[in-house]
Amino acid sequence: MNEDPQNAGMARERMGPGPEDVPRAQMRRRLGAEDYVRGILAGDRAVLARAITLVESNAPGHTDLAQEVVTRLLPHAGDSIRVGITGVPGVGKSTFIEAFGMHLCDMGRRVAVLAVDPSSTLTGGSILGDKTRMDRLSRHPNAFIRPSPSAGNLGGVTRKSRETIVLCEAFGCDTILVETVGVGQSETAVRAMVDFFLVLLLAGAGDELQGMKKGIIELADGLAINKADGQNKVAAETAKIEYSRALRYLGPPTSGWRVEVLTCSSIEGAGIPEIWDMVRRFRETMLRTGAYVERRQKQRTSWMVEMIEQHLYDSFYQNAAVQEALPAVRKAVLEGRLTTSAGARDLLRRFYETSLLEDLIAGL
Ligand SMILES: Nc1nc2c(ncn2[C@@H]2O[C@H](COP(=O)(O)OP(=O)(O)OP(=O)(O)O)[C@@H](O)[C@H]2O)c(=O)[nH]1
Ligand SMILES: [Mg+2]
Repeated sequence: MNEDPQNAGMARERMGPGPEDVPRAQMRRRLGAEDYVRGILAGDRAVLARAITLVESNAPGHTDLAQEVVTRLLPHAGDSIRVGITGVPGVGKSTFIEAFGMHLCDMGRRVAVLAVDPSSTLTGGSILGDKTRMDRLSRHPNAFIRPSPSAGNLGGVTRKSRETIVLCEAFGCDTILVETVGVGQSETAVRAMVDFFLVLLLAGAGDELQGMKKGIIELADGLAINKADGQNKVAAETAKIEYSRALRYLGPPTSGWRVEVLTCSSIEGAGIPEIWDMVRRFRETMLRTGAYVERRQKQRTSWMVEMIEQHLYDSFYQNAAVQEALPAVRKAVLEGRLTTSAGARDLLRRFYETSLLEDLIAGL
């Protein structure tokens, strides 16, 4: 978070060679943990990209190597601000990230842009679409843009994103921007991996605090009414006042911080510096109170618990004996022929009786 011009100058240097600079033979060579670690710490973009691919891989054999790389880089990670950005489709997230990211890069900050979109096989094009929408940013030497990992269950996608954050920080990125699609669970998942959660909104988009939106707004450390330009400007200011008023009835998601509502135009650039200023003040305040460190500690431990639960859940439901017996047991419980507790115990017994210890361990 150092913004003094001296350091900014250093950071403004190109972040290592681009993929085009790396000889083909080197691209194809298999890298070991040491190569990954050294390459990333030396600021080699091509190695960073390959390490992320490794972390994202579901292939057996890749997990151990990926874990070794991430573990060795952990001591070099963490010194950053992580900002999650959400909002309904079309609110302007990608356009905002382009403007916001350019503002930060021009200040000398080094920015990584990641996306969490567990539905990306369905929406398909958004991955490529984003890179072209972030045209200027993707060419900025201080920026690193990574499209969303190949779709899978939300747990898998968030693990990949969290580990990718570690890699990007060790590489030297001091600002991590995580875009998420405005649907359901991915918001909560991103909230759990960032320091500051920004919700983008539109003016006059109906009953502002209704339904799902309210749930998302409750997670926000800051709100920004986007597209505050042209004829929309006045409506955006009105929406700002309305949201500010409505927020008084919600508890802040981060104690010691009062949620702010701002307006911006991602196309014209108005309000973008103010949003960065809000994030910067948030970080300073939270570092002072200790809430910043505490949030990250909590995130790490709850992440571990989540991973354990996910693993146990998968092992149980992927067990052949459980799968075979489940429909009949469920039917018996449904029809009242078997108590719920007897049904659960029956399935658990089948799971334990048929699980081989080595298979369970191999699944880790
Ligand atoms: N007038 C105006 N238009 C904007 C602004 N920001 C984005 N737009 C436009 O809104 C449309 C959607 O922008 P995107 O950045 O693709 O929105 P998104 O939230 O990333 O959309 P998804 O990735 O599909 O969820 C585009 O046509 C943008 O040009 C703004 O500040 N002002
Ligand atoms: Mg987008």
